[in-house]
Amino acid sequence: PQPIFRKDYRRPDYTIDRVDLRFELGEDVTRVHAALTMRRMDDAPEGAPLVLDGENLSLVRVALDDRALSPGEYVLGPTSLTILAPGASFTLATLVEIKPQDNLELSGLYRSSGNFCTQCEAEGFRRITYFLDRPDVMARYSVVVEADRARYPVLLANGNRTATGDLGDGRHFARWDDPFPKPSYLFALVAGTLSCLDGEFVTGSGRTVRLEIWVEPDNIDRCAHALRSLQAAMRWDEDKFGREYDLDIYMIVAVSDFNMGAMENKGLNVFNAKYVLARPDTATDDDYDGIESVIAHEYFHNWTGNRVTCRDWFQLTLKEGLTVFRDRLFSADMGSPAVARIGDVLALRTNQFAEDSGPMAHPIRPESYIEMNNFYTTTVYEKGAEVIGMMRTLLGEAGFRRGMDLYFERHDGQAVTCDDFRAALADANGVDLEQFGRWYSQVGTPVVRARGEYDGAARSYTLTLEQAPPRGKQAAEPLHIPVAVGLLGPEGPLPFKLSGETGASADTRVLELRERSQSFRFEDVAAAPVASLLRGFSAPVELEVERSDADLARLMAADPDAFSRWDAGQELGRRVLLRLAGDVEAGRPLALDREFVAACAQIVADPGLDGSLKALALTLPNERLLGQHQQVVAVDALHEAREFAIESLAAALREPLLALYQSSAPQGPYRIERAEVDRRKLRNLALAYLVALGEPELVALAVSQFHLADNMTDSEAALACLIDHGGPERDAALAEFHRRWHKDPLVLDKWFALQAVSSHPDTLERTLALADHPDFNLLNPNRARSLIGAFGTRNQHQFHRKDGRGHAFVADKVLALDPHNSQVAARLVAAFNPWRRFDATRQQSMRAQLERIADQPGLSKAVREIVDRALA
Ligand code: HT7
Ligand code: ZN
Repeated sequence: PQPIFRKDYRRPDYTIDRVDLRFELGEDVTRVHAALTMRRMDDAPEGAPLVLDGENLSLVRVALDDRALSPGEYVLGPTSLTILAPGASFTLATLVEIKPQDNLELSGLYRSSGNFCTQCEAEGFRRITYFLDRPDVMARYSVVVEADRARYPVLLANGNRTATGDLGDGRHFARWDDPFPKPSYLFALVAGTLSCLDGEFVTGSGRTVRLEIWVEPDNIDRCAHALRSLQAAMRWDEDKFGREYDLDIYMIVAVSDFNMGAMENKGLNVFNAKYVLARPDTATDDDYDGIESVIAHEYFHNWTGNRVTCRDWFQLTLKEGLTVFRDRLFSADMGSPAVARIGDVLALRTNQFAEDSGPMAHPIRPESYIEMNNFYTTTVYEKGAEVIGMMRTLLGEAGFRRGMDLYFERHDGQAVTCDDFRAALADANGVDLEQFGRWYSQVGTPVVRARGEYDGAARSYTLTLEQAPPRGKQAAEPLHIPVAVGLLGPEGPLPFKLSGETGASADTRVLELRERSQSFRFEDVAAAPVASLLRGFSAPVELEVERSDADLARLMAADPDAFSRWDAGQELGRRVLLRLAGDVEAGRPLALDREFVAACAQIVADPGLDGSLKALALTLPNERLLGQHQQVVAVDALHEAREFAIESLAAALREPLLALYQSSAPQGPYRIERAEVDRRKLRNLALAYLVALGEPELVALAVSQFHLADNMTDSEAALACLIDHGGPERDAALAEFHRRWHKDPLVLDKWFALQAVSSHPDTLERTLALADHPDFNLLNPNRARSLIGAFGTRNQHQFHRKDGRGHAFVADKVLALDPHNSQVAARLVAAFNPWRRFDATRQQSMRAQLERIADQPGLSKAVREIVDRALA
């Protein structure tokens, strides 16, 4: 397959103004009637052929302005239907047959739990009917859905329902009209047996919008949180961005078979059930947060994505980076901003920094792709959101809002580019964001080096910042980087003034680094400071700065910026663990750094930190993060070092942790409130440390919590501890959990995932066995991710076992899944991407698996693209 390049973008020769669809849904065959009202674009040549996209369609009939075309008048290719010179304006009618029941790719029209549903982003609509399946073709849709009434009582599509009726023979229909022009990727249809939780939202202008959450009937008692989240998101978008919802109805449908998290189809979102369904006994606190943020994300797309959409798929970050940024602001407002920021940065460093330094590295606006689905990446989404966040930091909250308002005013109803967005922000504020634009085209994680010098006599501090190209990448042009800085003295935060600045001294300043090297002079600095750099993680860069362990300990104890306080602790923890790993490799005796233990003890005792922040501060950097800081990832030594550190910390802090565990027992039934979430977070972290000691009375705490918990957060946390501990307690708890939840797919996914990510040494063998468990189903994306995905990406030590069995196992599953669902197979095979970072034996093992996959005849283009890039 040939790559598609951004530079080759051309406007289409034809466009579609109106789409009339009629679906005859059937058990064996579904017939799709399409009438496309089309016109040639003004600048297109008269004789231009009309090339429509189509995949896996059986063409029955094609007619131009009501005249059936004979085979000589069109050309049918494997992925296209070409009409030679159709004219300046015309109606093209087609009838195709498709088989949704055989569609395991879950792209286009497919079946899940006996219901019909669709997924069209990025290029799924062409699997439903012949079309100009590209986002810059926006049309008004009218859709008639016909189906058996008994099996499919509920018939949904985008927009407003304008008619329903009986068709005889047990069949019925519904007609839906969407008044807003949209690209085909936002089309949706759902038909099935579903129940609905409804609610309403009164908009700022006084319109009442009906809200409907549709789920399989058994799940109707798990929708309340989703509905509340939706209402909160609608209110927030009005308050913070002045954006009101535009249709009379907003529907969300939860399905069990879904390739990603959710989809923002106009007025009819289709969701992975995981991001809708929650009840205290089935969903954890993190699941509740995940639902709130994904519901909000898809809702926010109504303006950033749907009303203003992307010109082409290279611009994906225009809607995704921006919408992730908006959902992060929302989550921060709903809960704790510091906890939210730490979670985001942790994920960015673990996943995006790794992607940036591997074979799939690409700018947030990629230059080329073979399979677009492979570019729904953490770079486009999370780094894209960081780039938006930097512009907000530079413009300020009010300036950013002005820019957003101008963006909507200029581009409502259009398909636009990242440059259009940046221009709106710049024009609204009268600033120049030209240099900033490099963030859209540069690849890799930039490095910022910092050096500080204090002049006691002049009471000044000079900070020199230097930007270097990402590791392993060629020199790049300097970026425009906001670096938020504060100073900390022996007694706490130190006020200062920047050179040339008048007025009062302040705590945090945003420095704008635009040159390769720049010095900033701080004045009125009363004592030798420790610089607190990149506060709030003001830019997605790797920071290199020479600081002693004592400096880090000072920041960890007293930095007023909660993010930087946590970050200093992580850096200190990382140093300690990397030194321990060195000791493991050199065969030296291991001992945990006493100052680090003392710093952790101080965190446990700190009355000013909430439970969630304490838990984050006391969680050691994960093995993947640690590996990123080694030349060659020392898989076994890192694991041994981290396990040793956990046990040593637990032994040193046994009494305070035990006291904390005992004093923070629940005082009543489960409540999803911030203070309660904080309490559970810290208590469950204390439990994990205590169980790591392996003492029977401490293991018994987990056994008892597992049995007594009235909620999934505490139950899952206890089970995770017991799985890591092993022994009969593990077997009993796993059996009990399975007995209780085997009929509940989302909870059973947790049962698989917890076992796959365990640090217990027998995890590989158990994971292999779980793949043969009767409840394992590779074709269900959630189940495949819960076992294979979790094992391949979240268990560095076991996946990379030196004997190569972990590698062979994941490769087997990729090969087995690829012929059915290449999108998910491509995600799983990405576990091999970092293969060059390991020792020779492991490299050889992974390379052999990649080559085995590459040699597979008929490999999908999705998996082929990932494997070829990895081997290149
Ligand atoms: N815009 C959506 C991205 C998406 C997707 C969702 C489900 C299945 C396949 C998909 N391909 C692309 C989700 C979002 O980011 O909001
Ligand atoms: Zn999105």
